[in-house]
Amino acid sequence: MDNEQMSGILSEEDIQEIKTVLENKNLAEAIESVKTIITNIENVPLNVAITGESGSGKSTFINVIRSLNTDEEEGAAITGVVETTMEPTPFSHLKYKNVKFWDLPGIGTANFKAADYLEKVHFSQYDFFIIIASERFKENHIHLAQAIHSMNKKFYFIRSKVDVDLESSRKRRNKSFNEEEMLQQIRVNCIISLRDGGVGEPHVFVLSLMDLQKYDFNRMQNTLEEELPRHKRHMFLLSLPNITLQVLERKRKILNKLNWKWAFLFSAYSTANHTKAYEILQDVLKNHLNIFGLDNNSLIRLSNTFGKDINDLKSVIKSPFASTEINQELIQRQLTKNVAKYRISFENFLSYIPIIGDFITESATFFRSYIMLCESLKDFLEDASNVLQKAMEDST
Ligand SMILES: Nc1nc2c(ncn2[C@@H]2O[C@H](COP(=O)(O)OP(=O)(O)O)[C@@H](O)[C@H]2O)c(=O)[nH]1
Ligand SMILES: [Mg+2]
Repeated sequence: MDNEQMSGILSEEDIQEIKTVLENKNLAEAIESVKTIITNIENVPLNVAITGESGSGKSTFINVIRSLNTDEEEGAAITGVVETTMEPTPFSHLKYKNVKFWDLPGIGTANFKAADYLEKVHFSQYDFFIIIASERFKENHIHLAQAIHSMNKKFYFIRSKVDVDLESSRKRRNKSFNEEEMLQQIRVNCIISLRDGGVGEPHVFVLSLMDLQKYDFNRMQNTLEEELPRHKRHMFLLSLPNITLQVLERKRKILNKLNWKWAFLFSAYSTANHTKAYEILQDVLKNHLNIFGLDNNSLIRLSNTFGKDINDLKSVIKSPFASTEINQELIQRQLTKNVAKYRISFENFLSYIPIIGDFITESATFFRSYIMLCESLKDFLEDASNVLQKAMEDST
């Protein structure tokens, strides 16, 4: 079997991981360690500090990054108000409570002492900082960036409200207006100012918080993903709002890494406790549907936000898991469906990871469930992307 065939199924990294996790264990120990890995990944805390001047868009950013569709939704950070306390306010992700975005008090204008400010907001508890600035770049932004840098923390700089800049420039210049040129000017201006402040090579993103998916959103997501420590990536990616195809694709990839673990648990249980085995897959599939916004509640929210009929949204969904109840029968049917698509036989597959055969008597069960989970994620990605397109169709 060549590498290309193999890479369509399990990556070299997955195979190494399987070996490391399962080696020298009995079945009970292997199950425990697979479960522990999953729990640890899902419980990683992520604390993101959002700072900047009052009015720059901190609270708005916190709402949009948590997929709140309006600032009036329950649990939303209140926008358009001047902060009066020095206490940072945490806002948990709606689904992942250990992912928290901290609304920090606005940095003052006159007499701003960045080091004191950072002490007061307990800087050490954050994984990284996002500094938001609207309009002009100011001295205080440099002071803040320098202080964060000197405390060995990372910061990312968002220049917000570029929709406003673009609009007013479009009106003034009309013919000579060039959107990309203007955005580049804003980026370069921020980068040069920060570089001159001696904070290394700064990361600057221009965004409109009214239209988060535009401008530098994808680039920001890539940068954060690359820079975050490995163990934090999973939760970071899952907590992003499903607003671009790229976000959906990243979610699929990161969830794929857990699939061999679910398949292992499913096949390990399937001989002794059939019901429990199917419950595992059922829960995973439901969770994946929810992550891709394809469960009923997510679809209702989406249809409300865009003022679309929910049945119109549902009409573009093809995955059987998204359109009918996920029961044992359906899962069984799907388990055999996609195997033929893969040219390799499962004996070959096993020769790459013989260790699986030491644990699982019905090795084909592992092979089938693994493929089923990967294939269903591909379907969910496609469905989610079509639903998103449908929702935004003709809307202004
Ligand atoms: N047009 C536009 N308005 C924004 C943007 N970001 C924030 N705002 C508005 O700016 C005002 C201040 O935002 P807010 O989030 O309360 O700022 P905070 O004081 O930093 O928390 C609010 O009226 C927001 O709706 C943006 O990117 N574009
Ligand atoms: Mg605020």
